Parts: sequence; C-alpha cells; structure tokens
Amino acid sequence: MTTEVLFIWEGGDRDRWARALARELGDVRFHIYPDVPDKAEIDYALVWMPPIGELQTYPNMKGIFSIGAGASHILRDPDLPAGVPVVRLVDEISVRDMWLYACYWVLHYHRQFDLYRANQAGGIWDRQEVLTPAQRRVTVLGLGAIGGRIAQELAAMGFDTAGWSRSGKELHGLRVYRGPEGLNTVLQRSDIVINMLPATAETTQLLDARRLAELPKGAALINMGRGEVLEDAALIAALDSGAMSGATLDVFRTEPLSLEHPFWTHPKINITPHAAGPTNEDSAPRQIAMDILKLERGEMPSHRVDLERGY
Ligand code: NDP
Ligand code: OXD
Repeated sequence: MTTEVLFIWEGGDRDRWARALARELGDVRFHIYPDVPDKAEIDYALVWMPPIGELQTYPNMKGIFSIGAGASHILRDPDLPAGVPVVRLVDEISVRDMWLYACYWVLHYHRQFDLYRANQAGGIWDRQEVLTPAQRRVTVLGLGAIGGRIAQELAAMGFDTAGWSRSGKELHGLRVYRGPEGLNTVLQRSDIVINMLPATAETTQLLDARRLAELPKGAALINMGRGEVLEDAALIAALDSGAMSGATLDVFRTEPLSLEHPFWTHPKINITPHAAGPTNEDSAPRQIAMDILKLERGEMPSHRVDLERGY
C-alpha cells in the first residue's frame, strides 16, 4: 500500500526526507506543498508553519507531524481537522544540541564573558572574581523533554539549579516550583534564567516587566523556548536600566527577526537564528516513520500533542 505524505516546509532537504521515509515505510508518494494533485489522497502531513486553514482541506488525513519539538506553529491554526492527532518530535540528538547550547551560554554568563568582551572594546584589564558553580543560581522554566534534561545536566555540573513547570513534577537533583507564586519565588533566586517553555495561551508574555522585575540585579536570560513567552520591550527596558546584565535569544515572536527590531543592535543581546537545536534530518524522518507505523497499527504515537494544554 502506498503512503501518501504531504510535506510543508520551506527549509530542509526534501529529497533526503523522501528517501528516509521510503526506507522505513516502503512505498511512499511524497507531495511537496502546494503541489498536491488530489488532497483526498493524503494520509499524513509533515509540517513546519503550515498556512492557516490548509490542514483542514485534506479529508482523509490520519496524522499531522511537527517537523520540530514545538507544535505552536501548528496549533496557531484555529481550524485544525477534528480528531486528527498532532504529533511532535522528541529527538535525542536535538535534545543534546539544546543542552549543549544552554551549557555554552550558562558558562558565558557564569564566567562574565559579556563583560570581558565589553571591557576589551575599552582596553580595560579587569579580572572578575570567579564564583564556583554552586554559587551560581540557574533556573530552567519548563522541565519537559528538553528543559528537564538541561536542568539535570546543569545540576550535575554543580550549578545551584532549580526548575519551574506546570505540574511541578519532581526531578532528581532539582528544586522544582510550580504556579504563579512559585514562578515569582524561583525568579527571585535566578542569576541565570533559561526559558524552555512552549508558546501557549498561558505562557504568552509570561516574562513581562513585572516578572523580570523579580530577578536579582544583574541576572541574565537565555530564551530557547519561544519568543512569545517574552515581552520584548520589557527585556530591553531591564537591560537598559542595568536591572539585567544580558540576554541570549534564539527564538522570536516573528521569525526571521525583522531587520528593524531593536534586539539586533542591542549591546547586551546575543542573537542566534532559531539554531539552538535544529531538527536532525536523519533521525527525525525515522522517528516520524515509526509513529506513522504505530498509527497504522492503531497504536498511540510517541509524543501526541495535547490540544487543550497547547503542548
Ligand atoms: P515538553 O512539552 O516536553 O515540555 C514543556 C514543559 O513546559 C513541561 O515541563 C511543562 O510542564 C512546561 N509548561 C508548559 N506550560 C506551562 C505553564 N503554563 N506553566 C508552567 N510550565 C509549563 O517540551 P520540550 O521540552 O520538548 O520543548 C519545549 C519547547 O522548546 C518546545 O515547545 C519549543 O517551543 C522549544 N524548542 C526550541 C528549539 C530551538 O531550537 N530553539 C528546539 C526545540 C524545542 P509539565 O511538565 O508540568 O507538563
Ligand atoms: C522547535 C524546533 O520546535 O526547532 O523550535 O524543533
């Protein structure tokens, strides 16, 4: 039987995806959006940022797969086909890339490399005291597949690590907080905050001026979750006033980040272009193919998105 797959992604190596799926599933017909002769034939969609309203136009669709760990780019569509599972990626390779990215920037702020860079511009030779990792309070917001791993790795490195999540589920070696009061409490003890939250109705603008004001003076932010979680103007105000010392941003409300956005030129902001943990084009198609086989057998896919919760 032929599996008819719709592919909606501007990026990526399409031939590689088609070949990888065929290796796992056998007979696959790969349709690259918008070139789909008969929408009724499509069984599964692999998507990144599908046009709003598009996915409901495939009457026999059996599953929608995010070409990424997040699913907010799919869930922003209010007209998703009812009852069709939305599945996201949890790929060990990307999880490790995310953790390595977090580690790099935590060390950057821990050892004050931003300050040395700024001092270099003025020829200033001024060695700072080096704190031990145990003296550095790091917090991870969102303790899922990626955030949980980042927090546990940082704790294993000796950082004074805490986390915050919706459920507040325990993770070995971490102090875990939950709820609005828990968020304020955890922010108050955070020299470095890593945002690993998905974009949902509840998390949008969570890190606003009021929340950023809870941070101790000189705190730094690493945003690897979603741009929607951060109030952009509040971050700039906190950096400009000296309340915060720096920020590293990988994700943005609108991507690519518009050339006019003040983040680009801010001296205390480091920008990477949603590059912290890119989808691995070898392992991701394999994982999606395994989930397609599960759905064909009537089993649950590995990481079905809860449409009510939004992640
Ligand atoms: P998971 O779904 O596994 O984890 C999400 C975490 O966020 C959970 O711990 C969840 O809490 C918590 N959370 C969700 N909503 C709330 C809330 N309202 N209040 C408190 N906690 C909340 O996701 P992943 O760890 O796999 O990925 C997280 C996000 O990272 C993705 O959704 C994506 O946006 C982003 N990402 C970014 C990448 C990049 O390259 N920059 C690459 C990959 C992912 P609980 O445990 O209680 O459910
Ligand atoms: C994401 C990803 O969801 O890159 O951001 O996987």
